[in-house]
Amino acid sequence: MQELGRLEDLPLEYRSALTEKNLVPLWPSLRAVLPPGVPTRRTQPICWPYQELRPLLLQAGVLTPMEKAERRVLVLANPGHGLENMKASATIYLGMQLLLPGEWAPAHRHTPNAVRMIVEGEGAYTTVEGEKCRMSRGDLILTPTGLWHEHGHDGEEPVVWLDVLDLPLVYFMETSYVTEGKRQAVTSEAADSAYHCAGVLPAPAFKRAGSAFPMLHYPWVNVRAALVSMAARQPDAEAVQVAYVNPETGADCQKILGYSALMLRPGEALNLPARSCATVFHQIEGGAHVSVTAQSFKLAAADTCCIPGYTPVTLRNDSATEPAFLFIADDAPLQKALGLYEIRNP
Ligand code: 1HN
Repeated sequence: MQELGRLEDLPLEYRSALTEKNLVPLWPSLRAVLPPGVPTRRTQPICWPYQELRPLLLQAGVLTPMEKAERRVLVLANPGHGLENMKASATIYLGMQLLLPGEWAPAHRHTPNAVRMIVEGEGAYTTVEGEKCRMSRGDLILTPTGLWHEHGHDGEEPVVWLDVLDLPLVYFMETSYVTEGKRQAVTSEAADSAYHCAGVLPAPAFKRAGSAFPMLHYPWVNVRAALVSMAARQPDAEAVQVAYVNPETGADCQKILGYSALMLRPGEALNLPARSCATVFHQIEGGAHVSVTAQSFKLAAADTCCIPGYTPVTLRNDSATEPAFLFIADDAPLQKALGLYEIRNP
């Protein structure tokens, strides 16, 4: 590839004249913004073990009351992006949120899309547009763009969940903002039962039918049962994996980030080809090794890691007797919509 002229090759006077007029020569920076073959990625492979962050999160519960936090969260920040930028990858924000018994995180709505994966504790709930979604370990609760949401806790133990947002992208686009609201009236207590089973839809239609986000709560008991049944009935399936989708259209449940759950059978190893999207893995149950060329993370329950795009990944369950279950988040829906999504076969 042809070497291009450098900034230093240009006379100082000419450079000053350009700067003065808010002009920049492209050629000294062209290779940096358009590298050959593989993009430059600031995202580093990184792991956040739950047992290391949990005591610090509980300490935040002592140090900072809810009135002073609104959302009591420790952000899982990728050092490759600069910790202060609060990014796990270029588009993905991750945070571990703590809610203590009796606490309330007030209602608001905002432009970024969020989901929460429940990590530990019983008794908390998120009310989304009047639908009360009770949290249990492994449940996925959606708070998509523009929908009112707040969190409450009637239980007796700390509740922790993993927030996943497309905040870095929405902020980068200069479209991120919030509106504060009043406590919502609960209009529905068991809305997750509306889409209990694939292939059947409520008739007459459920009240959210036809909206962009008809289903807001994906209970883990159902998702786990689907994976276990798939593993038993499809022994030849390459990957035992299910995607979280809109039950009426089959499309990804949100437009920017995509979510799935994957089961590794006892002893199973799975090679995932390099894809253009960065990927987050969160261990729901069991343990797994997540390996890239130079690095390997051993995930235990509730651990979370992030892998940059264009990187092949191997997942391995070392247990000879127990399955392993992973929650996966990536920005494949966004990349597909923009025509940027790639799978590179080795
Ligand atoms: C948010 O609304 C929540 O509602 C959590 O629990 C984390 C991080 C950035 C922006 C909004 C929540 C968030 C957030």
